[in-house]
Amino acid sequence: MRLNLQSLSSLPATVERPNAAVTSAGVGIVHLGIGAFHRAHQAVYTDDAMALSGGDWGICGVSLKSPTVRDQLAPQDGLYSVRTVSRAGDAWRAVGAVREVLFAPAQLREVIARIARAETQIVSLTVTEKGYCANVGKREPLWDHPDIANDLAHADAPVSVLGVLVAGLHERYRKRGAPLTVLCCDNLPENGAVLEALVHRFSERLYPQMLPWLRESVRFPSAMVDRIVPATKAGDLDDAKAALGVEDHGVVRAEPFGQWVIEDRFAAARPAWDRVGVQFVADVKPFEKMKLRLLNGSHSLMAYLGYLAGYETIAETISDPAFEHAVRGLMREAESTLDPVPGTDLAVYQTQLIERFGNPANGHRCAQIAMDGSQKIPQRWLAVARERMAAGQGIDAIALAIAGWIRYLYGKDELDQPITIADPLAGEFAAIAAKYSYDALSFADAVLRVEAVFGELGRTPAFAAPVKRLVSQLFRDGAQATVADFGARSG
Ligand code: CS2
Repeated sequence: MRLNLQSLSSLPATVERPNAAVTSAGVGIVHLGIGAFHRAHQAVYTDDAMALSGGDWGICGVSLKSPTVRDQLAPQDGLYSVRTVSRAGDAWRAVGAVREVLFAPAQLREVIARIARAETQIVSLTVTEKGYCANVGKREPLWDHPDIANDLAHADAPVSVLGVLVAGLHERYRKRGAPLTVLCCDNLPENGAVLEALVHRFSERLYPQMLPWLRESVRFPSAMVDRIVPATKAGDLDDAKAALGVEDHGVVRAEPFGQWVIEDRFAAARPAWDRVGVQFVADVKPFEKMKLRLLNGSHSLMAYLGYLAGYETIAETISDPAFEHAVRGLMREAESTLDPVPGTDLAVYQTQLIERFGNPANGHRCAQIAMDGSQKIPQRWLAVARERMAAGQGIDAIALAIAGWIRYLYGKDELDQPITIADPLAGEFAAIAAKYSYDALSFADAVLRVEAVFGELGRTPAFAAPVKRLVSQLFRDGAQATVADFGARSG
């Protein structure tokens, strides 16, 4: 037996269930990138909002790269469970907000038609940083990226997220062009403005006649999203069966905490998210910066240095006092670059982060967060380094974090075992590692000269020198000793 609309009523009383307003809702949102994060975050808020206030805000979830989620959820009528894990134990709930799941490469016409339908009022996205195939700093698509090049040449058979989104927008424009909100939910600074620029740049090349409508009728609010959602583990499926009494192939696990702050700039209606804990604000920038630099910045530090020190998870890493000290050091450096965040005490926020990282039930693997560093590091660390250097302030903790990443990119751990580098620039890094395999300083120097990541910063001696020193130290003494030494030096 699978979890589906029929088996829903047989779930044990301990499992929270979607109400009928949710499971009978029409589709009002198309979501591109229906991974675990969306299912544990935006879909849960939407489920809550419909349960409370009704409305046709069902989600049509779209996968762009793999049919797995479609194949897991289609036989389950879109239903899946969220397992909330904490020291206090597990809580289970079935979520009904996802009313349909499509796999774009096989169902492109349907995806485009869903985006074009007037009943769709929001297209939201979680496709990860690299999914945008863009130079985020310059707000420009990577025109040479094979997916982007394909989509410019074959506008009717797009494979990239920009290509699919623009194809849907164009169809909507042709069909009387009802206003639409495009809501980016990825960890990029000013994510709405970035996506807006990318969509405009891409559309200029394919459908310049659509631009006035895009400017007039399509809004791209920015948003800060937060919930730690580790990859689903093999045991989760068995545990889901035990908790639900039926099989759930779409189960996701998540921490109890959640936050969603959205710029209040919608083109059309939206679910009653404001009634279920979502904050609507005039300016989301201070929230994004806080979260990217404090949470995600610390995550990446622990991912690389923790991994090298032999820790498997974030919870194990932060339970080592030397690592907690380094994380606090990084947070201090990041905090000095933040603007005041309305309604938020930054000291309390940081204490809460340390607690969240320490949640032993999460099982959030360092290797998962370590992926795609080249796409994450600029907004998590380098922005802080630039701003602090411009203000004449030190960058000790940021330099330690960057050195950890560079050492990790070497591709072999401290026991000489291979590390799988998952990154769009992995080929470039592997070539550098091969060329400078016996010379830590030249290796570090070559990585720092990767323009796409570091820009001019990598050639700035005040930045490069301390990073290179720490890379040497990491090769010589190992991550554990280097992090401990950082603590001794920084008091
Ligand atoms: C993590 C994020 O994988 C990563 O890079 O830092 O996915 C993080 O868990 C979320 O942003 C938390 O909201």
